[in-house]
Amino acid sequence: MLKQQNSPTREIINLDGLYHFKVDTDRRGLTEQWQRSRLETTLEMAVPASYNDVFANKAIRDHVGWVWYQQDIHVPRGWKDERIHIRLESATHEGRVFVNDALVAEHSGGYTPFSADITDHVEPGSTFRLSIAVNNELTQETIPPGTINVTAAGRREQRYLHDFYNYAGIHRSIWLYSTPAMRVEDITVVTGFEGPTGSVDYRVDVAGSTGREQILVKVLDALGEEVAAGEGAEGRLSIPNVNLWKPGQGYLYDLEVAVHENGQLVDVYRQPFGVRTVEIRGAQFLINSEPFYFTGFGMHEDHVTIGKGHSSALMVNDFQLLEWVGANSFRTSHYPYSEEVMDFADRHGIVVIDETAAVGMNAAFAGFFGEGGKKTYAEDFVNDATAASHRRAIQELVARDKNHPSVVLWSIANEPDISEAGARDYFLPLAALTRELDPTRPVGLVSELRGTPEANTVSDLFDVLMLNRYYGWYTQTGDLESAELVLEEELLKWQEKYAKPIIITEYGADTMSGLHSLYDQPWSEEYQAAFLDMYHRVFDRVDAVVGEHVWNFADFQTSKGIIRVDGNKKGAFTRDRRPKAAAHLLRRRWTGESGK
Ligand code: BDP
Repeated sequence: MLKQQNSPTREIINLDGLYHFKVDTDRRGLTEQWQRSRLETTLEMAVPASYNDVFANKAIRDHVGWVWYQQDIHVPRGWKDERIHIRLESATHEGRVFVNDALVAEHSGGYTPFSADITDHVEPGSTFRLSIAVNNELTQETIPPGTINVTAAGRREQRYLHDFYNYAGIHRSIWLYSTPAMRVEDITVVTGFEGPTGSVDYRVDVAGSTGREQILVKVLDALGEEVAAGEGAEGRLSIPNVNLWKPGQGYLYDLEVAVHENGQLVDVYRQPFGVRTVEIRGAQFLINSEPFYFTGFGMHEDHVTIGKGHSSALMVNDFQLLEWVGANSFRTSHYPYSEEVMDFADRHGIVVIDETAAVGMNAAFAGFFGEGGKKTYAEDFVNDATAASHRRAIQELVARDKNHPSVVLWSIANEPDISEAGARDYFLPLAALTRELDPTRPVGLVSELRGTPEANTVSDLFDVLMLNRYYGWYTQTGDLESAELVLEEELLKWQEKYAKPIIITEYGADTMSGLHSLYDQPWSEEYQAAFLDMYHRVFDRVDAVVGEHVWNFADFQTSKGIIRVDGNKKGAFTRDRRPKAAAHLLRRRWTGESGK
């Protein structure tokens, strides 16, 4: 799916800003068709942002169900002969879009974009009423899954087994845009190189084809100079003296695709891309045929007040901190991040492990909520409907992110149960689907402690082993000596059994910024630093370890619970992005001599 873009044949209007906002407390909005008139409300809500922390109102923060956004939108009168589209970069977790009275789009999956052609519903030169209903409910049919309970006090309550707050709303931008009737609908770019010559295999899909169009393509370098050209909907182009996209050096080209008819330009679209290769060889992860070692974090889209709302200023700051600390990569734990983040990573040479929102699919975690003995792959938890949503989540992620050079690895789930009967049948088709959609990138899933080298039934299905480990925190608490032994022993077993690259996708300790101790005191800054230091010694002794992602980049908000104190505090930075002692330690390792 292509993003909206300004071009000589296309125009875009950003629809961010304040919307009339109404919480559908009694679940009447859809049946009463609130889209048909002005919302009865005095509340206003900003897009993009999570609504939860914006209002000083507990009922809104904890609301389970639909909320409505509404605004009048003007359509330029110059768009008379154009197709007119609306695109939401996300609506978390389910969105319905109405133009005046009509439903024009519905989408489930809170972190991927969707769009609709609304030409037949609007009049250029006039105004329409845009209403967007957004539902935050998580069920067995959603990714991530969840359940809705009614509390003893009669309140509907959302439960879920993942460890981040269920922020909701319109987290990313909304766009109105025009295209010609015949237009570039999709572009796929796959790159390679041989010596100094780059290769670009491209495919263009055209919508509204008249059957008489001619497709012309050009490769433009970073200065806008043409370096290759061709014709047709598919082909291979060569770039002499190619500038590779490399970690730390995000060199980008544009593939300019022009659709002509009768010698006239009809549509033109520029798709940025980088020339790079990714390959697994034995236990090595190669980018451009060179071994790559991942340093960085599992992150979250999470900030004070705006929750999971995108902010360009806060995004730039996060990338600046990644650079300061010497991180070359991150994982989009535990859902696809905003398209602006992916574009920024491309331009700045930051390597990304791109993850679906399949998180919390593990009955073992239900024990925390007093539901011991539950099964994961069962009618009342991860079932066929969950699998269908999971397939869609993978399809939408690959469709959105396939052309990003920064993305080097797909992570199709975080910490699912991988040893229970049912795990292999569940993941085998999903691994195959991901490879079929994108044969060019390795595929993995992230696993937790219980999926040991002996017990798991799925690790052979994947190209990379991504492991989350908390020895010294959840087990061997405060005992780093023992933790060091069991960690090394386990990693050596993985290395021996699978001979695949291992990325430690999570290791970390909750830490109260400002708490100090002379002893191995969990929650102190010293303990977090010593914990990370211990892991690093082990990583340096295990050859198959090709990456270290600390959990987490920054402290983040979670649902309430007795093991969280106003959120998860495993950040190297606080929630307002101040460095803990651990951040300085990481900086010494990742920018200095001491790393692998
Ligand atoms: C892992 C999860 C992550 C949690 C982390 C933790 O992947 O989402 O936040 O542990 O416990 O289970 O801090």
